[in-house]
Amino acid sequence: MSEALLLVDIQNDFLPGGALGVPDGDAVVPVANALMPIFEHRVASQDWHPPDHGSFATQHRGAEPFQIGELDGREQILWPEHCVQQTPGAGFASALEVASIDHVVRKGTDARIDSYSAFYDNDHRKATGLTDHLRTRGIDTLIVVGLAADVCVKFTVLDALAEGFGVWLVRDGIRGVDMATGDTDASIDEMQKAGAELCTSGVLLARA
Ligand code: VGL
Ligand code: ZN
Repeated sequence: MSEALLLVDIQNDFLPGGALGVPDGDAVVPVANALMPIFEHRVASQDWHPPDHGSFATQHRGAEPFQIGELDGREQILWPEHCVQQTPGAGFASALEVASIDHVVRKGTDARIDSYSAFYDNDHRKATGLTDHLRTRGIDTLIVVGLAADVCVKFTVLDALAEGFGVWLVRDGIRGVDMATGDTDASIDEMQKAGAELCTSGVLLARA
């Protein structure tokens, strides 16, 4: 059995200055780049929305970004338009060594449902195929970096654990939106309680 590095949503729109910029989000890029050479498998997820995606506040009359709204009968945080398919904002961070990525999972492609996790949509109705991709290759452990720690990283890690993967969360390789102060720390706690182990890129590099 083996390990894979999982890069969650390291995309331009999630970097400072992007449509849904994560504070200090660009700091995860050098960490991801440093870790890629020490893993045999390097998988990336990409938030990949159609222009009329229902998570966008612009699709809801009178709504402002970051309000709670509704999408297909379930509660939904309404986001600024971000990661629209084929736009520069949806592209991987330009400083990311994309040539080293061997598999990309796109999510959030259905306008009627959001998909924070790289494994399933938010209703757990449709799988992205990531589990199959990993199991086929004998991967049982994921090393996770990316954005945002308190949104897509959190839901990806919780699903990974529920699917039976071991998870190492790289503390210096994640950053959160922190819509409310403390969201990121609370998310890390939640992931650890669910079974994720916390580590640093330094420890992983020293071990390699
Ligand atoms: C994300 C909000 C909306 C993320 C994606 O990648 O964390 N956050 N869509
Ligand atoms: Zn999104």
